[in-house]
Amino acid sequence: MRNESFISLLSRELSQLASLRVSILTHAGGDPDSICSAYCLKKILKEIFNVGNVWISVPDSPTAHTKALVEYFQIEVTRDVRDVDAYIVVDVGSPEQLDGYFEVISRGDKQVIVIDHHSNTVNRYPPTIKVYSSEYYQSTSEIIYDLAEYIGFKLGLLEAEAILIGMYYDTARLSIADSETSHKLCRLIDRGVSLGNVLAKLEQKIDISERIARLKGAARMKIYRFRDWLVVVTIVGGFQSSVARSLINLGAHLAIAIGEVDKSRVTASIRASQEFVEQNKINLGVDLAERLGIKLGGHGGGHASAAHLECKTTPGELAYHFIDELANRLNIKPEVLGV
Ligand SMILES: [Mn+2]
Repeated sequence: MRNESFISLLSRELSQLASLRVSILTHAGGDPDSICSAYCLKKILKEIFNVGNVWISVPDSPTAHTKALVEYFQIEVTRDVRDVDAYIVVDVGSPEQLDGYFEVISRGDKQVIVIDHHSNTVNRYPPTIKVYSSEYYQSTSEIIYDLAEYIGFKLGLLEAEAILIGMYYDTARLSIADSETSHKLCRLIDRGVSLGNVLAKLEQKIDISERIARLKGAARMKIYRFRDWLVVVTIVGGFQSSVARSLINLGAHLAIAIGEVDKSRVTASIRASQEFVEQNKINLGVDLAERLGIKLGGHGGGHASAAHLECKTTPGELAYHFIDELANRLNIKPEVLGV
């Protein structure tokens, strides 16, 4: 178990929900870790903590990946559950990611519990909300795994699959899985889960528009050289996270893909290689996304090597501030590479 005292506090908190009506919220659109955590948590709440009724809601519309998981696990997703006693928010690093539910949970008239593993989560929620977040966990699914073990809940095959999927995607397909996560994965596989089979059923064919976004992102990118670090900036209409990730695969150490929401608002995804994060001791969520978000009238956050932000500015301005922030942080004046 990664952090037994943390799990024990969480378990004590959940034990007070007996016979209440609870709605589990994922972040806007959902992602594998949040959906899979919500799915297992619902079972645990009903079977172990005797919660009266549990719903799962995905703020905003579910992404393609989320839809595939919802179908595979036959999760009943309810829209707009308002008549509840408590909300449990899973895998949501900052409340802005809850879309319309941000206002609902901020009113202070309902009990709200957050279960998360992003950096600095506790400082982002109003003080009335109980935040159980530990950034030592590599996924929220792993927190649920430890919770299940702590309370003696035996994961069935489907729950084991869900936890495995959550862990798999939140460790960038195991590329950053540490030994604790790896041990847990082995134990899940020992129970009969086949990662290959699950993925074969889930992996979506990449949509043509996503492929176009990736290719345009690469064609339009500007390359900055900070000594031996290559940083790329690009502007694309959609699929920013997929574009940023693909630019890392192409060879960049750090990539930002910026998209215009409207004339005065932008959204952006930032990704980095492990090497860049470790050697520069930088946390993209805290040091770049959050700082830039606040500076430019918006918000941002995420993990050490993957982050997201939204702010009130133009793509060009954000690109300028991003490079400027980085130059200060690394204390290197970048050279622009001609293409
Ligand atoms: Mn997560």
